[in-house]
Amino acid sequence: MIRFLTAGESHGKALTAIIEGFPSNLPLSPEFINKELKRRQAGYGRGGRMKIESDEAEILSGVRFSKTLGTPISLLIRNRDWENWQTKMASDGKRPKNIERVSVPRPGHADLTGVSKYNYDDIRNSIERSSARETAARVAVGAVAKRLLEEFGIKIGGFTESVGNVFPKENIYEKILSDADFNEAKLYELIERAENSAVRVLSKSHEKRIINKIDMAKKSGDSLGGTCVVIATGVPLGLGSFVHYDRRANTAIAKNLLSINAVKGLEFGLGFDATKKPGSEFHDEIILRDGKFHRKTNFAGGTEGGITTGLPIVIRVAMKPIATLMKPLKSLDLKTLEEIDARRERSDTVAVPACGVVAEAMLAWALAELFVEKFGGDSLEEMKDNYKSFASKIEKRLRKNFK
Ligand code: EPS
Repeated sequence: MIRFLTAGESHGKALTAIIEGFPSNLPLSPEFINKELKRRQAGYGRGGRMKIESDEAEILSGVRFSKTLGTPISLLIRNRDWENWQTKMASDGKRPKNIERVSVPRPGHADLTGVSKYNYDDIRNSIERSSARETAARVAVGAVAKRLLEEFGIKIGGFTESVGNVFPKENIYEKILSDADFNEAKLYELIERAENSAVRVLSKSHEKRIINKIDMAKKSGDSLGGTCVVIATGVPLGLGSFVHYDRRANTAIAKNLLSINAVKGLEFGLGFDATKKPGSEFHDEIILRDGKFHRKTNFAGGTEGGITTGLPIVIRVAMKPIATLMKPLKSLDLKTLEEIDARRERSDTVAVPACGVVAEAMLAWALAELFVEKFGGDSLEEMKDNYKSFASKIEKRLRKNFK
């Protein structure tokens, strides 16, 4: 079993993460993690914070001479903005009198729910930990999971599909699902296009339409959400199980992806569009190709009966619009109960491109969970032996059983 926890307030000293249960001897460097952190910070439509931060992870434990020890891995990401918040976010001493007590909740953020649940006297206490700043720590954790999966030929990537309902002209998502031969090389090609785009989309014309939409939203003080697509190739058949609700591959994936701030929906494979097709047009027909089992399509998105099929995992993630609006919605001042404009504070207009990077991290984590559960082992070598003995024999065993 692997697990992780993160800690840290948005404007506190730092974010930290502890990862437990990873095998020993996995090559791991801060550079690998930092590349992912940099990707999360990019994206047209982000606010002023990303100009302040330059996220970098320090590995505090669990790694020696660039290889994991099998001991807890701890990571630290310093908040540069802490310098401006030291007094307001001090962990010791008494609260200074001149510090604002935030009392007007923003609809859509964890302001009213958090302050009510934790009996706070300042909405700032809710804002800090509920901020999507925490996803920096998750991307660092996800990078460690990505590193493990890479050892087994699993590649994870993705792109922005839409922002503010501006979709590409062609339904790329369905096209990917129609292609049972979608593989790492094809994923790389998509990643390259996305990484060259300011909003992580696949074409310049789509990028232009989205940037226009973001500029319009920003000008009118509004915010936008959108959808992103995450894909994992090279995932072997056999992760997860149908025997229990909590052992399904879909459960692990959904739990991790739905935990991302502002994510409101997921589609596995064709998802909601599957309901519009008859069974004869949806299910992925089984064929024999080059002596191996294969499928005609991947509409299921890489799982059947809670077990990975060996085809790519393909998921669409829906992110709601950012909750902080410069043209605020109505709210109440908790001090006076007067109707008043919701609080404004520095924020992003759009964070869908960043959400895609976080979604990759969480998909990587979910797959690492399933992988470690299936192939176990205290060292990477042991895990590789277990993996090989399963993967190389599946088809041979089946043939023998049904002779
Ligand atoms: C974020 C840091 C935050 C926001 C954003 C995500 O920085 P600050 O609050 O200091 O401006 O930019 O958080 C939200 C949009 C939110 O609603 O919580 C980050 O590091 O991703």
